[in-house]
Amino acid sequence: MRLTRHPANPILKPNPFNAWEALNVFNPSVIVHNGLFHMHYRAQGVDYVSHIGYAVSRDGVHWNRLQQPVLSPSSDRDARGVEDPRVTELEGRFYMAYTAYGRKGPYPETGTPPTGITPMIAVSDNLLTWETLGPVVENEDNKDHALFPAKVGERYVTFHRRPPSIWLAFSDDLRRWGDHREIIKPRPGLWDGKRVGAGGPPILTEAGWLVLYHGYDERHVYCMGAMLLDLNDPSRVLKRPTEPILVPEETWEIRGDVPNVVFGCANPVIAGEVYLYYGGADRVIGLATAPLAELLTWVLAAG
Ligand code: BMA
Repeated sequence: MRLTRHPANPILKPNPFNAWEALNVFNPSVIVHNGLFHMHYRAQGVDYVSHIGYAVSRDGVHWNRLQQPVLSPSSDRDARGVEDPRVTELEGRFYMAYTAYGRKGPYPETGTPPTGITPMIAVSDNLLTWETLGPVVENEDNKDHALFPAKVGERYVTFHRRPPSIWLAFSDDLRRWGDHREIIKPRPGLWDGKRVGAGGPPILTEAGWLVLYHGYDERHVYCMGAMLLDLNDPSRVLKRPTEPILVPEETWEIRGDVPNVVFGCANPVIAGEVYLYYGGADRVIGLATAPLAELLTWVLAAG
C-alpha cells in the first residue's frame, strides 16, 4: 500500500524574505486543535542553524506563517539548532519533542566537551510560547522521540532512538524517563535495513497503536513505513509489513538539500483520513494521505 500525495505539494517552501527560513523548511509537526491545523516546522537559513517556525491553516494545505520562529537556539546544548519538532496534545497541554543539536567541539580555553544530540521536551498552553522541561536521556546521541497522546497504564510513554533502533521509555512525570526498551531494529536487505526512527505521535486504534516510522537502507534512501504496537504493552510489536508506505519519487523528494528523503514527523487523523506531513529532501514540506481503515487493514494483513 502507498499513501496518496496531495496535488498541491509541496505545501510549504523556504521563504527567502526571512533569513532563518530562507534555505530549507522541513520535518513538520501538525496537530488539529479547535478546528485549525497548527504546524511547527524545522527551518534553516544559509548558516544551517535550525529554528522552529509556526504556521496555521484552516484546511491543512494553505498556511499562514509567523514571521519569527517560536523556538530558537538558546544554549550550548542547542547551539547548532533546534530540530524536528513533534507535538503531542496530552491531558490538555501541548508537548513538543525536539532535537537539540549541540556545540561541536570543546572550547579550547576551558576544554568543556562537545554537547552532542539531545532529545528534549518542551511544554506550551498556546502553541507559541514554549518552556523546556528537559531531556529524555543525556550523554548519548539520541533523537526521533515523540510522546504518546495518552498514558499507558499509569505511565507516560515516548519513543526515542538509540541508533540504529527505535526504543520506548516510560515516565511518571514527563521529566525523568526510564525502563528503556528496544522495540524494532533495522531489517537488513529491506528498505529499513540500516536505521529506523519514529514518525509522529502514534495513532490510537482499537487494534493497537498505529505507528508511522522512517527508515533507510545502505543507499541512504529515507522511506516511511508502518507498524502496530499492543495497546496495553506498546513494547510488543504486533505487525510490521515488509513494504514501505511512502518512497521518494517526486523531484522535490529526490533533489533538495539531502537527496532521497521523505521524513514524517506528524500523522494526525482528520475525518477518518491519516494526514502524513513530511520533509521532502530536507528542503520543502509535503502531505500524503490514506484512509485510516484501509491503512489499518493493510497493516493487520502483514504476516
Ligand atoms: C536525520 C535527521 C532528519 C533529516 C534526515 C535526512 O538524521 O537529521 O532531520 O531529515 O536525517 O537528512
